[in-house]
Amino acid sequence: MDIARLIKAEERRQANTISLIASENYAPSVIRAAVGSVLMNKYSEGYPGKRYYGGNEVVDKIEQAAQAAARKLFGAEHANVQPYSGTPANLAVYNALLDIDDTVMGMSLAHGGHLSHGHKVSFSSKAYKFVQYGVDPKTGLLDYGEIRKLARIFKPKLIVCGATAYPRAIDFKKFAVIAREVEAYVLADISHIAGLIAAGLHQNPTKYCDVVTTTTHKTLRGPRGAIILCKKELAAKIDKAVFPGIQGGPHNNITAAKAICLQNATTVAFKQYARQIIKNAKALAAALEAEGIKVCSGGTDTHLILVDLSPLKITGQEAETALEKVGIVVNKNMIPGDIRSPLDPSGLRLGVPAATTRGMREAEMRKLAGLINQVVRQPKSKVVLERVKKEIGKLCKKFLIK
Ligand code: DSN
Repeated sequence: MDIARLIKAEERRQANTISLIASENYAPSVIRAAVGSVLMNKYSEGYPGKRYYGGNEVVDKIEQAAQAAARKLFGAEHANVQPYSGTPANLAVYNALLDIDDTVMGMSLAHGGHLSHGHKVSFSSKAYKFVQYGVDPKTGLLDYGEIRKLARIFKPKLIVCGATAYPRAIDFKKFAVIAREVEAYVLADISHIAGLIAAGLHQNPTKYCDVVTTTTHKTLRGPRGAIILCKKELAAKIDKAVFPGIQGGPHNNITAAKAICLQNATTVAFKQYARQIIKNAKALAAALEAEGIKVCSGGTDTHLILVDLSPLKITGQEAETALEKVGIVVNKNMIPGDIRSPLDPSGLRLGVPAATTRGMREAEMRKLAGLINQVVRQPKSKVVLERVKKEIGKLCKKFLIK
């Protein structure tokens, strides 16, 4: 297989479709250049000034710049910028703070949590005893009273907060108060909303939580990777748990790209971008509801929307497939209380960071809502699919990926 041709094919696929996958974004060319740079040739096991290989004088400066940018952006005392991605970052935190079989609380996948927050198929639940909390089935909102009750019963050593498919603001301070009451550590996984926090649009958990993890490629619009932020007193434990605990040499090309992304996130342009993400998500949610499509929790405070398809005659998988045919790329998703399987659940997760990067605004969100509505109501109509596909083609030509 000619991989260069396949890369070109993927470039065309991205250009000719609209990604509404909440965890995806289009990294700017400066980030992609860093990822493809000579930095990938270098081995640097260890940390700046304490490496197991020679020749790291440049890499040390890059890693220190990334650490400084991460500390500054989130107001953190310490930053580890080596985690390969979100799951390894979370596993490193568990490795740092827990003993095998310790009790931990995390949000259930079916209610919006992440696999690494204790789902049964994840290594996290094999190594630790996870107690899973969820949202109030009536409101779709986190029920802090219930979380406190569970914490008092199970006395976890760590409470994980943060989500992958929860459309509402999370009160990290409340989580921290509950954790203190039961003498637990608290970890905030802000992977999805890090860009919104960086722009000051969401509560920043750094001052309340012992540890914060985030990926750098979602709303932060950087390279695939993650960082860990923590209080000074946990710094040595966290660093040791990342390397040599669960990782080998850092990916220096990615570290450089993380530094650029974290520096970019302090700019006025990035703040405007983050504000537009929220405006777009709210516009999309409102327009979907106006079309009669059920939006879990009745709206969004973030970049994502959870659609409940159960009142319609279509499953999450069927909707994902039909939408892909017209060039709208989404992912099927469980909704709170879902009785269907994760392989064909009752919902869709829609996110706007990528479309917002392309320059789309509220008017395009309303347009997209109308098009999505047509597809999910008539997924088998060739006429509808053809018509919508043409409209998506026009939007893609107007809003290019730069
Ligand atoms: N897979 C990511 C997401 O889509 O939310 C999280 O790891």
